[in-house]
Amino acid sequence: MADYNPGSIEPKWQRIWDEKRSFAAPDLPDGRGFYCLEMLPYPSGRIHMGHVRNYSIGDVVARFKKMRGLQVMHPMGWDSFGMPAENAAIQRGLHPREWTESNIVDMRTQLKKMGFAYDWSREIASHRPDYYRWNQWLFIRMFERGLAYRSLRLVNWCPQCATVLANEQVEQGACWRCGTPVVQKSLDQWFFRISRYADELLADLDRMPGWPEKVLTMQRNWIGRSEGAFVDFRIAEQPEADPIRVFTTRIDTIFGATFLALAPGHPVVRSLLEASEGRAAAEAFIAAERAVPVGERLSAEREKTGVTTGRHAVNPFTGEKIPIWIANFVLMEYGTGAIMGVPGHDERDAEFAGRYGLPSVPVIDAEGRTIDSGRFSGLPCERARGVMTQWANDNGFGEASVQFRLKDWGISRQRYWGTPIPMIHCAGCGIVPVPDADLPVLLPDDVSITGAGGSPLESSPSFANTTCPKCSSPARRDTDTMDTFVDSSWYFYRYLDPRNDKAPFRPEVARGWFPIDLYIGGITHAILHLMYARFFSMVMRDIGLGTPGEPVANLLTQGMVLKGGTAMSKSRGNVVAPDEMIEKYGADVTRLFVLFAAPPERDLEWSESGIDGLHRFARRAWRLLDAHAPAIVDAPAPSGSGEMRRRTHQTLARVTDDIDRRLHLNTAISAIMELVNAIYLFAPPEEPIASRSAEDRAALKEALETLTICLGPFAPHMAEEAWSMLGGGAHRGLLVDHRWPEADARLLTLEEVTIVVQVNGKVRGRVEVPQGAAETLVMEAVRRNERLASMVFAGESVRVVKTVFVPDKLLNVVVAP
Ligand code: ANZ
Ligand code: ZN
Repeated sequence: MADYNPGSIEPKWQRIWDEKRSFAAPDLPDGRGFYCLEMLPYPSGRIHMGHVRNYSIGDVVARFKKMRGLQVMHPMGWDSFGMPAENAAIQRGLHPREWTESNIVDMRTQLKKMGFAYDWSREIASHRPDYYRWNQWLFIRMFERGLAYRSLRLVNWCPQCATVLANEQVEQGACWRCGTPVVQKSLDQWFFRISRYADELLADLDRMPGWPEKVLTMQRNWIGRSEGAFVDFRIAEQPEADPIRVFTTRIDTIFGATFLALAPGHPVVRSLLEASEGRAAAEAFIAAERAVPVGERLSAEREKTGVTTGRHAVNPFTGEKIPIWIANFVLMEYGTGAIMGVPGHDERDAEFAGRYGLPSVPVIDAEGRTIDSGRFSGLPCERARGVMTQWANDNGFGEASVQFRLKDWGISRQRYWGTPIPMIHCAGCGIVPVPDADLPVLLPDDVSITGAGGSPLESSPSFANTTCPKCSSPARRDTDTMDTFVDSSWYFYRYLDPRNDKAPFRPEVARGWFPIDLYIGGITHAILHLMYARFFSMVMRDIGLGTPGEPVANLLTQGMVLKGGTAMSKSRGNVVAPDEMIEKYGADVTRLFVLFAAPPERDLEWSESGIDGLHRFARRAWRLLDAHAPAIVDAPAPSGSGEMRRRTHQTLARVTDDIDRRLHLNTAISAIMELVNAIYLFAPPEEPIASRSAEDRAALKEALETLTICLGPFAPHMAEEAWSMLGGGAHRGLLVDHRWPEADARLLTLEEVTIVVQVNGKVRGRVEVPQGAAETLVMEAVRRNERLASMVFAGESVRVVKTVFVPDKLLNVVVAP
């Protein structure tokens, strides 16, 4: 008898799978392909439990689908551009490339130790020129289509990291990485015009049943479509000037507008304030607002303050003059940056009006009809919106409008470790793209990375100075790099054609494998990454790359791994290192634990006793397999319909369904555990099986083989070893290549029967068991029945002296007092 020894079997099978290229995917599936994708990691140096969980879930599905006979695409790569590499360079003087490459080596080793079934020949890394040149190529295609453009915009600026931050990278007014308070800065930036796809990005969400509802909702809110109207208000004191355009979703309340408010950055403010008495106060207010970080500016809880301009706007519906204010709660980034204030019906406006003594005029009654609204009075407000918009339109001072919260994607970063933007600034020709033949624009090495100042690429004369591709005069390269979200927006296409040096990938491979059948990753990526990935897929489709509009058919957002109730993190010091777990328990047990401890979408609480329990389970299963395998290798196929067979097929059916239909991997493991218990009862490892009937041996063989197959996706090394002990290997090939069997429907549908249970001749109760259940199983049912158990068992010890068992009918138990 051999002990369960993951330390020897795990490397052995990893080597064999590797040698046999067991997980290599064809370039094109023959029509039954399955693309199983997990979010690729940033190569920080160590895999963490979140990775282990994410990748274990994907691995179960990939291995299962392969055994189901599908061709599985299951790749892995590295999202290897980004800040930490640059910070390591600053702190330790390492080149970001060196640091990144060595981290990749370490992490690849760790992932391989987990036994994940990846096609490593498709590995990609976004920091390598053969990858990022296609970012550049795509950028130029987008530029040609007006989808990449330059614009001046106020951005969140972290003075410490010297970089622009996305709104979501600003946490409570501070940089998400270093915690430094964020300031506002105006910069010329490259943008991707994602807004052009806003309608499609929104409409598709209604046709994506394979995505979790909560993610769909988050995406809808992020896109934030609002139907409303623009209305133009003339400036009373400047009748010749352009009117001020507001955006409102409630034009039906316009008779209740008692002020107009502008965002502090609104372009009309300057001319409005000329020769105004309130100018000095207004300018002080604007200056103070400018210093407020976006995060705080956007907070709904923020006190609403403002300053009057001394000017007035004319309500085009009433002819009434209302004061024009500048208010901190009006955002330049939304609508037109100007609003009509209706304190009677808008809470924010009410708060503002209350503070500054502005009147409130109700114009909608309790039934939701317009009142005191001139010729529009008495209309249900929904209807009033349509009629009043039309009226504004007919009279030339307004029109219907749809606004989106979704902003164009600012992608310029003043950073070194990213994709150089392939654009050249020429004094004569303006902005000129680098010709395709000159791609990639390589990151220069003669750069001093200090973390201070603007873009590090500015410090490399050999990089920054170039000649204009159009007129050949001296010109300057763009010295910004791309947001790393660009890298991860299309990497899943590159896996399909990773060495292509003519195109990002061939359209036919995209058509052959897409959409992704299952994409697994953290909920933290539910908005940005997935929105950008969808956007890229649409853009690439329109460029003619053969991509579908929607790249992901089914999405699973796995929960977090917690310890002590909070997410594992270095700063909290509650990190459990996967390598230590592999060292101590092996990869299979580590996998079993992260898969068993919680359903995939839920958070998972780390527990040492939990993993210990799975270790015991693995040893128990191993003991069974190890003890019986030699004696049953040659057993025939079973033909009966006894209890063991029924349990075997039931387990198979449950595990199949749990993986395939529901992704309830934890309950699949419990089903396997129950099967192990049932086999223990049927054939305890310490009792030789050789003396049992041929049918019993056949049933046991079937049970152990099924157990092994079911374990395959979860604990693949142990299962592969068991498979070889059960006569796999030489004769039948590897378990990973074996077909996942179908449960025998006939055995599943055996009916339940009621057994009368007597204790010392008196009827004491009834238990339900499957037809044909053996006495041991009936006893098990008795043990589960609290009332009966108390009469038959004394605690754990049995008082049974004798039993009389009539199958499918009766069990009489004679107990000692
Ligand atoms: C008058 C009004 C009356 C409004 C009322 C609402 C309720 P959503 O649904 O999010 O699109 N608004 C417009 N532009 C704004 C900006 N740049 N900054 C802050 N607020 C802005 O919200 C649209 C409403 O938000 C608009 O409709 C406008 O206020 C305000 F009873 O106009 B409303
Ligand atoms: Zn030029």
